[in-house]
Amino acid sequence: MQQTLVLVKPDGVRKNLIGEIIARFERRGLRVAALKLVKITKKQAKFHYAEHDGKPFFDELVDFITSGPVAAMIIEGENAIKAVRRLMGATNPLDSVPGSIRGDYALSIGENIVHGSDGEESAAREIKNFFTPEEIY
Ligand code: D4T
Repeated sequence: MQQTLVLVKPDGVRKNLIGEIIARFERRGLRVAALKLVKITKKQAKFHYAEHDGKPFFDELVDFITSGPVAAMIIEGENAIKAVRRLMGATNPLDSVPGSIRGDYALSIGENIVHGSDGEESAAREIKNFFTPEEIY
């Protein structure tokens, strides 16, 4: 059993896609173990995207993810990390297959609707950045 951190990013929230995205995970057989709507701080955003610090798109990335509320959730299930990444589609929506979340709802890499942890280590770090143990069911 794995847990992964998923964010419906500010563009996904603005497009009223929270329910649609959660439904895709649930229909696949994954479970929501924690869920909240939050406006993340710059500090939290920089920690979340620490691996991209120094890259040319870093400041834009932090500005975007803090531009409005995100729907933060922990998705749990067998091989949840890979299953969620596959449901999301490729990072660049132009490469995401139709039928994936990004392939259906996004066009730009800078506004790609959804985030999912890319491995067990990042999932553990990212979950701690958003949820206390008491908030996880
Ligand atoms: P996230 O982390 O948002 O789930 O996306 P990915 O895991 O699929 O992709 P990533 O970490 O490589 O990129 C993080 C975030 O940065 C944006 N981005 C990325 C960007 O604006 N320009 C770029 O050139 C790249 C590579 C998109 C997602």
